[in-house]
Amino acid sequence: MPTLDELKRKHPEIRPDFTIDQHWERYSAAEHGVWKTLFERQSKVLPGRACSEFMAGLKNLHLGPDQIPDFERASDTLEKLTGWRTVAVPSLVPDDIFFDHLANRRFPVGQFIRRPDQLDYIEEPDAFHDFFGHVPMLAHPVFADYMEAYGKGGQRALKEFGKLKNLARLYWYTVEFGLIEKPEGLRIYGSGIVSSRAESIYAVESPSPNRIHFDLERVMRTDYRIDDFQESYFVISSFDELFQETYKDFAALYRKLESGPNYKPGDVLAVDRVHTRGSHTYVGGSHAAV
Ligand code: HBI
Ligand code: FE
Repeated sequence: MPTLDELKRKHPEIRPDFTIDQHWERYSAAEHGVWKTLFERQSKVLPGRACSEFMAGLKNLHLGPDQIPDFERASDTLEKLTGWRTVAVPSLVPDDIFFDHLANRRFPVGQFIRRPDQLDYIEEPDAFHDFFGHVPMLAHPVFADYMEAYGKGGQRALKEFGKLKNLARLYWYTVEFGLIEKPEGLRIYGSGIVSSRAESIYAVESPSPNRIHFDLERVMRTDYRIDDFQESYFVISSFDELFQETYKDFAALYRKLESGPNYKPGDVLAVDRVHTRGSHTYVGGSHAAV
């Protein structure tokens, strides 16, 4: 994670909250071209795989293939819908800064866009991952509330030594890689999936990953991998369920998390409610890893 001083060389105007100016006019035609290629690829694979709430967000924010969005202009539209705005950042920012932005309905968006040779995977969140992947869901009122609550939960977690790991897992398995159950089948809402062509197909259709119904403690005990497709995805029934499930007093849960197991990404427990494509089979029994 670069420090403010290191970033100052490249972004002299960087502010203490790690925000910078987007300088939309400085993007080259080649950079707008990368956005266009990625946007058009996802427009082909997401219908029938991304949830309707995500697709509605894309439309309501008037996002299109032709150009990288002007963050300030798109924020004026977003703010009218849910009170959220986006702020340009150089890339990953420190956790405390990140949580403070979320707690105040500001979503940090990478100002840079990946190079043409990085189309399929990029380490740090760029403008496409953040704006195309995350921002459309912020136009959904309940998800917008969830993200603010997450930011506030993160600020509290920073004060509880070692609890950030549990909270980062919650973010990972919902905001980044979450699936939602719909009458017509499982659909994607996680940003890490919707911004990746291959994983958009894999997450919904491949027989190999586990698809486990969301349970807050189960997710907070489950490790994740950052360098490959997920071995398990967690499935919610609705965004209300996600919000209700997490709008709890975490103190008691953090006490519980101080002991007991952590699970590997690929574990499936006897007590897990496992989803198969289009339906789910409940497997009762003890809380023992198989
Ligand atoms: N910074 N810009 C940016 N984007 C993120 O998604 C992000 C971050 N800093 C920290 C962070 N995510 C993770 O630690 C969260 O899980 C808390
Ligand atoms: Fe992300």
